[in-house]
Amino acid sequence: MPLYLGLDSSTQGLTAIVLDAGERQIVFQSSLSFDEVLPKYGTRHGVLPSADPSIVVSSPLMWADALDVMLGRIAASGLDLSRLAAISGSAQQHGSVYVSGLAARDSGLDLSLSRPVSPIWMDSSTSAECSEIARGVGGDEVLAAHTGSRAFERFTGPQIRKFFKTSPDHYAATSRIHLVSSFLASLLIGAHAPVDPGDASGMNLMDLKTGTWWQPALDATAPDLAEKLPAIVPSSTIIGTLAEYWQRRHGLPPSRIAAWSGDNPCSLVGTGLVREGLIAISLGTSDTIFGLMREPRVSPDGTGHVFGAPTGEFMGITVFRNGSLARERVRDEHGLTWERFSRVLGMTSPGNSGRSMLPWFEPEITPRVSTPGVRRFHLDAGDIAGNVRALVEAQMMAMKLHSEWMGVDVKTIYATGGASANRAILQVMADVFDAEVQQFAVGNTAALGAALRAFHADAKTIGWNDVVRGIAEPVASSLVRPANHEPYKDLISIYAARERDALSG
Ligand code: XUL
Repeated sequence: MPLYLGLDSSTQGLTAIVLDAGERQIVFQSSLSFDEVLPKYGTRHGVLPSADPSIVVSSPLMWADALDVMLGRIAASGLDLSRLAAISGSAQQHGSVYVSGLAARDSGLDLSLSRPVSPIWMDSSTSAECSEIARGVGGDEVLAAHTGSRAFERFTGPQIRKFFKTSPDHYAATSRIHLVSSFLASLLIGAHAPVDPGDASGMNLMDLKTGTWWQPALDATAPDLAEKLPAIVPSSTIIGTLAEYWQRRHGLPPSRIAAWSGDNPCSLVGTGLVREGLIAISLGTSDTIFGLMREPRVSPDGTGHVFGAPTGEFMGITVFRNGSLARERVRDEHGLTWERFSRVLGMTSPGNSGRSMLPWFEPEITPRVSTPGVRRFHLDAGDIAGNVRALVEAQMMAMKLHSEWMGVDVKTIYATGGASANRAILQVMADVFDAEVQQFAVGNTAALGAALRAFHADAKTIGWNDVVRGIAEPVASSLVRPANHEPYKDLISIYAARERDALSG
């Protein structure tokens, strides 16, 4: 029976999952951290050092090197790779790679970049460009109605505009602007790869309803942009075969390559959310809350986004930047291990006896906060237990508050991402949302989603429900039930008022 490989190039590392479609089993899993395995690039948490917290870039060559390391691991895995039918991938969304040349040669891939670094989703330095693009198309509401989102700093369109304004010559020398997903897919096929609607909808450039580039947004962004952008193809498209270079280098077969997508659209599949009414929360470098939408319903207050879903439908999503790194900050500030962090969280009670915080350790995406700064209420900075609970409660309340626009009556939440292994955090999630929470056996549902997308693209006649059945399902015994929602009924309005006050200065 065929094997399918899913890769996930995230902010901090690269993960691979190989799925045996017949047995519905994961037969190989491996992860690497960019900082640890490729220290020569000098990244910290996967990003290059920057004196300005609003500028966040990473290295596309590091992502390419990581792909090589991971394909080597797969080649050495002992799996019968002649069965490897198709490969797909997932990547952190919004990041852009500026390519001036790409060609496959016998000796390897010839790649030249017109910009050595890639701005990524954590960058918040393009407020001026956001305003210019919104103004250019007739306002943020018009932009959101067409592309699914108002202008956001990290979205690729505003980033491209900033590059064009600050480095017009390098912009002119760019022949193709890739997303991280289509860049890595290009390396696999040895030619420029297309993007899928899931990742293209994170650019402020695609018309959601037609799945094509929206010319007014292109015109408002940068000149000659249409000729620099990849084609957009349905998510389940086979875009080529593994380039001979990789076959020779690692002894891999000529597997079919399916279009790559963004990590959130891939996680939608990897958590089995192929029907409407269910919600997943991913606790990763970014925290995200998302669910499938049959028809695009744009967030009226401009908070969230509508992206394309791999099923050809849509997904609603709200994104928070202060996710894992904020949890790590509190853990490290108080010298805790994760085990102790959980224990301390379990020992405090819902509502935290009135102690709370606005957890903006880094600039925040939702709500938009450009200048970071944690605000504490009735909370001493040295109070370990108080800070741990205040952070997790704040993250969960912000998620509840800013996902209401999706209009889902949340009864069950599927939890994924690294921190979803922490049941004390999931208890706070269940209590704040007054919903049951279920965990997944696979930590990286984006990589699993990519493998399942490869399966769907290869075996097109299988419906999505059958693709995810028995594999992208939560572990039944993992259920966390809400135990104490009462205190949050009032606290959420207090939290919302504090957010409003802080934002209005
Ligand atoms: C989505 C977003 C993040 C990145 C992180 O809009 O900005 O979730 O995709 O990988």
